Amino acid sequence: SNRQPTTKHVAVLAFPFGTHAGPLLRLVRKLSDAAPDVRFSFLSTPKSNDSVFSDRGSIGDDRVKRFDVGDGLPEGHVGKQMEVMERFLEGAAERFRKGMETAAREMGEEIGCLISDAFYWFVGEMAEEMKVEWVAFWTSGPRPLLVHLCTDLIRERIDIKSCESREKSLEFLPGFSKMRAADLPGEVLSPSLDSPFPNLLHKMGHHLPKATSVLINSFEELDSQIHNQLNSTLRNYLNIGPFSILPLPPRPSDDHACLPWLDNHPPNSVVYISFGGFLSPPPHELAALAEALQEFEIPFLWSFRGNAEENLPKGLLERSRGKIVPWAPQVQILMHSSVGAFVTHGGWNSVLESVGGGVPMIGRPFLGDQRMNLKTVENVWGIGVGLEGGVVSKNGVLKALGKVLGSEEGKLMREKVGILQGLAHKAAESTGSSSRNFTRLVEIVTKINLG
Ligand code: U2F
Repeated sequence: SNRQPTTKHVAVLAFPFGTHAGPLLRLVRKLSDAAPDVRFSFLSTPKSNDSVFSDRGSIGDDRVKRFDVGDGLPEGHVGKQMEVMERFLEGAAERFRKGMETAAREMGEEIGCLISDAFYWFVGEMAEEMKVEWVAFWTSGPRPLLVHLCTDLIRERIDIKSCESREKSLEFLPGFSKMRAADLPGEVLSPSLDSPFPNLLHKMGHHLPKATSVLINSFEELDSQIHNQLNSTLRNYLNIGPFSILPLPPRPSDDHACLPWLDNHPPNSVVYISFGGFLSPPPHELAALAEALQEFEIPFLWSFRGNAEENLPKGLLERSRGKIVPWAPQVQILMHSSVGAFVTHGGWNSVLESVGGGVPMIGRPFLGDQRMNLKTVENVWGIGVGLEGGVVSKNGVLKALGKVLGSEEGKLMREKVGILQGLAHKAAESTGSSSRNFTRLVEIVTKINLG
């Protein structure tokens, strides 16, 4: 039998932007509950750690401890998101290496396993040097993951320099006949694979097949054709979601009383709006959306990034039946029976939470994986619609709302998302596929055979 020593100390390397570090920490806490003898060191930037550890003391606890690594910026520097990300990535491997040395020293225990955001292909090389396992967590959906693994093939088939080729079908990839090149994450067709972010994702595609395990917040039954392909390419490809159903603590607070407000509305009567953790459409789109909501006379709950008073038409709230809040308990909102549609940017967490709540979507994608996520929602699963022209216009929103909330097609969408919702709940049950996969993950990380 296998007599490897069991793991005592795991280092976790988080990506400190977007909704990446939060889900990773929640996963690590669940792992820690399942393996109470193992110590976890959670490494991220001070800002990211401040935000994800805010719920339970800022240093973490004895079993999941926070370690800060530098963000690579000069003191007090304020930059655009992309610039800040690129500067962080420069030298990130070295900063994580130092952070791990500190963690091993302070915890008094050598690191026996590395868990990282899947973006960090270089952790594969570190794990090899350290002779430990590498477990990579991919925070988006299965389709974007697959296209990053197939980037070289796609670039052989699609002429990246020609505009017309963006209209070309991706039918040469099994399961992608309903998608076009334009639906790919921009990085896949980037003019230069040397620029930082496209480079990161391209290298990730090359390194992930070497990982001991690749984790995804999804469930196997959601997209089985794609699942099978990933399963045959990656080692221990484990679907361990949806996190929103499992549920992974903590329960978010409802500081702005969204849930009681929803209680006062009949089933499927409210539209919920959120463009994720950091994005906001340009002012003219915000105004168009506001006008459409008012004209449709639909109650809405809007989780608004930025200053709503400055950016929305004056008097909107008096003229319409809406509630605008700076942050909302989204998972609970999407599970609430009064919510009938979700206007979303197509961030993976949002899409999966909408599936978990059985809510059809209206999509306005911005970047990265969002277009592909929303095309899957619309063309593969049939549980939502896009907006005409891909951006918000008053008429586009009116049409989409009419379709989702007032047509036979909308009814069908609700039925279909209800079926997926059922499968999601089944996967998350104690005997379901995601729970089985989680047990397997605990075995991989601890090297204890749970039988
Ligand atoms: C990046 O994600 P985003 O932060 O833009 O968006 P989501 O993946 O949809 O995650 C947003 C999360 O924040 C929660 C919400 C989701 O779990 O429930 N939330 C909330 O609780 N309350 C609010 O008022 C608003 C949001 C990136 F931009 C995407 O393209 C990627 O798909 C994603 C995952 O890699 O990361």
